[in-house]
Amino acid sequence: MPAPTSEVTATPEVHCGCGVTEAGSDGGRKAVGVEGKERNLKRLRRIEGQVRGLQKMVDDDRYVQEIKITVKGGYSPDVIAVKQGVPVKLDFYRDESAACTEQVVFGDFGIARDLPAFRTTSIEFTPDKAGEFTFACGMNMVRGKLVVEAQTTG
Ligand SMILES: [Cu+2]
Repeated sequence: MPAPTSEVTATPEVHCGCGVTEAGSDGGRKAVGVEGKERNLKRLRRIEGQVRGLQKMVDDDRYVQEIKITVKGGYSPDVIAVKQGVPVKLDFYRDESAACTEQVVFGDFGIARDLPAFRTTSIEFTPDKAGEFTFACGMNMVRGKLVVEAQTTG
């Protein structure tokens, strides 16, 4: 009885350590699997590129202006400069529980928002008009100023 030929006992041959195996009887299916994986990897790269692009847009203050404000007996900073027509995200961190500052009001923009103590509350809006506007606590005692710079077209 002859010894089994190498053809029968052959294990898939590995090329140059790249992980691609020699096509055997089921090689066709394997090859499709590898192609599918590469297609998916390409898609993944493309999606990753899109995510990076979006992240850049979010980071770029032409697309959103994010400002952190600490609330503690007043607003810090108490003068906020933003651009007209560009979405604004104001992150108010209220570092106290004194009742005075439990609400913040942007009267010119129709915004009144409760600020829970020791938490960040984000207020988002798009300043549609230029000028200087006062924002204040609900009692209009503690105040800050929102400066909206007119947007130059171009
Ligand atoms: Cu107050």
